[in-house]
Amino acid sequence: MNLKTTFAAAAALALALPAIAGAETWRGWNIHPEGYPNTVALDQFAEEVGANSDLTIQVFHGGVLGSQPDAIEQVRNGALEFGQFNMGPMGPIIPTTNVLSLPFIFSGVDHMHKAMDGDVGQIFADAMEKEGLVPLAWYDSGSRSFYNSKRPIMAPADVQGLKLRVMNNDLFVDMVAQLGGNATPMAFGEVYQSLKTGVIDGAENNYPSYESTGHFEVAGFYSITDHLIIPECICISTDAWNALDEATQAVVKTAARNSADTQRKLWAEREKESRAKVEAAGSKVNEVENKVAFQELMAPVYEGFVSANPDLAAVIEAIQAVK
Ligand code: BDP
Repeated sequence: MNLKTTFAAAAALALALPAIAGAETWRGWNIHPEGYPNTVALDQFAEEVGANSDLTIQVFHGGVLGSQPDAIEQVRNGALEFGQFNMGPMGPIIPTTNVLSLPFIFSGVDHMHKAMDGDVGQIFADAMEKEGLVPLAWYDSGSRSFYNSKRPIMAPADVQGLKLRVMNNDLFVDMVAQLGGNATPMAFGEVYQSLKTGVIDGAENNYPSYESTGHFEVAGFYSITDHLIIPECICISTDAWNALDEATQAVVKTAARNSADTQRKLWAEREKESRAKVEAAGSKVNEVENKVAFQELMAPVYEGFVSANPDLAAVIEAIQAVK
């Protein structure tokens, strides 16, 4: 039995067991492997909550509890108590959060932090709470760039004809279409094999995920387009959250915020380490001189989005007003 099947068996067993009477246990979903900043931060969260309350937190790493879109639904309907989610696959379920998946919506990671840690973050938190999720803290996911096995992308024309995997959200399909590529939404766990067998030519992600998944081994051109900056959350199921007494809620909230501080610090380090690692392994990382050329082609994505969601124009403006 390899490590992954051992994890999967443990996860299946944990889900099959009834909760032990009196001792409350929360189960949480995480897609990332051991050592990843998010994983380390979630372990810290579990430990801090356990040390300061009667609540026990178990986090299942490595995506063993299923794909991200499924896990979001499981947390919403209370089958799992929490998850560490990217806002990308959240959009089809909670439309307001789609604003965070608009290409180039943030001018940089600092802009994203300022917006999410302030009043703008509350707009998304309110929308999510109405849909069964309580986001307690925002994690970093850096910026995402394209990578592929064919050629460096220097200008939009280089995307022409490339088959690229995107996260599960039509906005990303539209984004790639505007650049002349063909996008396929696909679960994160299937991307490596699809790259290897040539089902797709490439994908897009940040350095840590490009590295931790081994995608760099099978798609060696990474081109810094920085087209998406999408925050992530620790999201609790509303039912699980409401079932806690106030004192425990305070412990959980503080632990979530502390874990986000840890995650952001580790994230900044891991971005550099991952870039160095993939370059040492032979990946060709290239700067893109004219990112504005990519940004300008996104105008139809914004127009389509705003005409389908006129009430969200104000949210876009609220983000743009954060300086
Ligand atoms: C990573 C995110 C993770 C996503 C993954 C993806 O942290 O939540 O599932 O990208 O591309 O950067 O699916």
